[in-house]
Amino acid sequence: MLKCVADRLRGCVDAKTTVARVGGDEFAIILSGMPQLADAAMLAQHIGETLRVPCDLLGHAALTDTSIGIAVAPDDGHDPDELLKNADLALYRTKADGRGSYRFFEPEMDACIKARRNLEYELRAALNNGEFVLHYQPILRLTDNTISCCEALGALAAPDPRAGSARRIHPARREIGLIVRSANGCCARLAPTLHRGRATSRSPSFWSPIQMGSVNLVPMVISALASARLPASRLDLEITESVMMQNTEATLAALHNLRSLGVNISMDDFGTGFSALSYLRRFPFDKLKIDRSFINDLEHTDANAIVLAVTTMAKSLGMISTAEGVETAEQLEQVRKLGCTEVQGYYISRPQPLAMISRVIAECSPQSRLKRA
Ligand code: G
Ligand code: MN
Repeated sequence: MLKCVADRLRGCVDAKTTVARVGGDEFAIILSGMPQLADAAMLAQHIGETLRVPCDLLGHAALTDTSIGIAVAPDDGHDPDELLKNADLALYRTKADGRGSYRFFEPEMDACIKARRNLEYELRAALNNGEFVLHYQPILRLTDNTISCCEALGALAAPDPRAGSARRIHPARREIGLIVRSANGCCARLAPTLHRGRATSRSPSFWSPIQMGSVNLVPMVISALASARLPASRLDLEITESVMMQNTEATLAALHNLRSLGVNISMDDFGTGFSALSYLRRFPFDKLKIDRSFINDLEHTDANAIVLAVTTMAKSLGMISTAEGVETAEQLEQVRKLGCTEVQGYYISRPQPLAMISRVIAECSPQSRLKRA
């Protein structure tokens, strides 16, 4: 495959141009002789098209997918190291934007990576100092108006200028693997609650978003469940569409492994990102969580129609549909009418420390719900 790609890359440029493999599946091309930006863009386009044709590997058609980052001297760097580093940053951005394309380096990319690195560093420090705690947000099941499960979310314990909102720390946390450790802690800490007579089919299960890139994920989940003595069916793990898009085969394998253990798998933020419906055929999710941007816009007919379409589809596929971000009684009634089977949001409860959760669960018993309505 590498030889096939190398040959094609050489075919894309003239004999004087340097083409190198810089490691793994990464190649670099040095365009010298004062090319224009448009030349680099045209070459990137051409390479993308050339590599889209499958390679013939002993009769197997192997598909490749190319992402390209471009840095231009002298603006983006005066020496090879800096140019390569900046081309790399542009490459990351291309991949983050959904691969298969090219991007020119922009100085903000550097600033963005630095800010992200700082945030990661601070989060790690917070974790080590025990400032990082878990909050739990109950989710209401509409068929019987009881709390069916709680989502575990990371939060910084002390009010801290570094903290920002939970929302702000969320994506970074998701990507640096802290989640797996949180999920571990979550299972361990919740086990006593779960064993205190709540282990009926109606009692809540607990879930947390996960980082699929973590190679150890499946064994970590197994050991966390074992040490918490939590049946796998009581754990829901949620992934986002962007996770499905990145290294799909590995992701699917991990998901199937988790599923065969009995863990429930949900798709978070459904309807944002690329929403490829083919994902729903590649993996039988237990739950689709409809992104809160649609719930926010329910007074618009388009958002309304989309929510109805998703709940109808989820129902036919035997999946639970959860409306996220429900903040008002009106929204609750609307999503109920539109066929959502579960709701989550500030109207039911904000994410809260574990100690507060049993009260919310009691408050959300069918009787007190009726009173409130
Ligand atoms: O993208 P995701 O669904 O994982 O977002 C989780 C975030 O949404 C958390 O920070 C959580 O506090 C927040 N959240 C939960 N319920 C609501 C709600 O009803 N309204 C708003 N604005 N945010 C919510
Ligand atoms: Mn969510």
